[in-house]
Amino acid sequence: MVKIEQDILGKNDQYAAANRQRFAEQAIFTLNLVSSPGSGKTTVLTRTLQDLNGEIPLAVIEGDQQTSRDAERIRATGAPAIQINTGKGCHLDAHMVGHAVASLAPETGSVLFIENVGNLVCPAAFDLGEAHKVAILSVTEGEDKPIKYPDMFHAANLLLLNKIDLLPYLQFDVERCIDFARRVNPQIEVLQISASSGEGMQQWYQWIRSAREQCHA
Ligand SMILES: Nc1nc2c(ncn2[C@@H]2O[C@H](COP(=O)(O)OP(=O)(O)O)[C@@H](O)[C@H]2O)c(=O)[nH]1
Ligand SMILES: [Mg+2]
Repeated sequence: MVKIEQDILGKNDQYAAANRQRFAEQAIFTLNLVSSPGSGKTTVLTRTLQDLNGEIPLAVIEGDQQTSRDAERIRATGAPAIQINTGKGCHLDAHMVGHAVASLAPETGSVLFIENVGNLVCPAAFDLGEAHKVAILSVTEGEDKPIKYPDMFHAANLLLLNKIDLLPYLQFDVERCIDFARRVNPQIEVLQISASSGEGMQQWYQWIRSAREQCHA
């Protein structure tokens, strides 16, 4: 079991390194969005694509077990998008992403968003060649998810706490959630956002701009 896991992850890391090299050569800044299903990845993305349109070239790789519904939602914003269906698979791997990048061919200097399969477990283990994993947790999921699924929050550099417009209707302790996230990852940055109302989204765009600059430097 351990041997198989080492082989699979070792192979994945080789593909991830090739993706990372391609991203560096073409100055493509790649973010891997990870979360449970329904936390708002696609909604965050569609709003981000609309708001950053014209400022930075943008492209999206969508991962789901079945259907092209999310890629269609993304394309409706005018951004190029490609859907990967993983079938029984619970995560994207670097080999799939390499193929998707080859057909999507993002413009030089793009920000490439990868929406991973909704799952708080498996995507944590797979490097896709991204600059950062961004975890999205919505306030309807409960504040204890970072300590229940520590690998995901440990692997992420940024936590977007989404759906804060719903806080008045829930018993969700924001400070406690952030404290749990920092217990598994003391360095994690946290931004509170609502993809529906737009609250906090400017800080997210600012984070993208400065992380992109740092990556290219
Ligand atoms: N109230 C509220 N609903 C949201 C927000 N972001 C997403 N949603 C809703 O959450 C549901 C799942 O969103 P979706 O973007 O498909 O999540 P994904 O599965 O992570 O891609 C949809 O009904 C969205 O309208 C938010 O900030 N506030
Ligand atoms: Mg989605």
